[in-house]
Amino acid sequence: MEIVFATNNLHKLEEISALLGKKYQLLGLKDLHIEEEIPEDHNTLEENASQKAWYIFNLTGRNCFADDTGLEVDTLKGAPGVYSARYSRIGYPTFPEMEPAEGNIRKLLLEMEDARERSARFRTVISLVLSGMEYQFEGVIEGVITQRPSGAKGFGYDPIFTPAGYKITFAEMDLSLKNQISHRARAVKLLVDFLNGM
Ligand code: ITT
Repeated sequence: MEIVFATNNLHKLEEISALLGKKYQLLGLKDLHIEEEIPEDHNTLEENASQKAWYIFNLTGRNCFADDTGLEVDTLKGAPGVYSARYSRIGYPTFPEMEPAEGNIRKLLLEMEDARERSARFRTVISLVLSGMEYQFEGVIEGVITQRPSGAKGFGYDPIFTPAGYKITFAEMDLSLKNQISHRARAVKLLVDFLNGM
């Protein structure tokens, strides 16, 4: 069964391909030659995931799913949250000269310079649009924000996030381990269980 994952992020495509198994052929937006920016202009992960999935369903008529992920830091009252991707481009300070991931990490560590309470979570919401019906799945992983970046694997905020029960960051972990325990893995497991149960 073909299913479209409404993302241009190759890291995510690779991660989810590994989780989905052989029953599904996963297509990314590049495979469909969709190069336009998909709107995601809401204030919650739920609304953004939904908006992206419906946008691609309406454009292509294909079954598809979209995700939105945020890093929620307790001492920052849930920020950067839904604004995680553009954190270093909004508010103060901004780091327009840096790669987004590098700027985001720099800004977050700066905002948390004096914070002793460093609990945080990654939260992923997936919207699946299947034959014109929508279903949502959520995955969460709790953890802490480290004092400094460590590790070169993964992407985004991985170098500064240590999941609860581990002593290494996501960026120091093998992808196969991250894929077993991550926020996205948990949301995808619910998605896959749902699809397999149909
Ligand atoms: P698409 O919208 O094209 O899918 P994106 O990179 O914008 O890709 P999200 O909106 O889902 O992805 O992610 C929001 C931010 O959170 C972005 O800065 C990501 O780098 C970061 N992020 C998402 N998943 C992550 C993960 O597993 N580890 C570390 N950072 C992650």
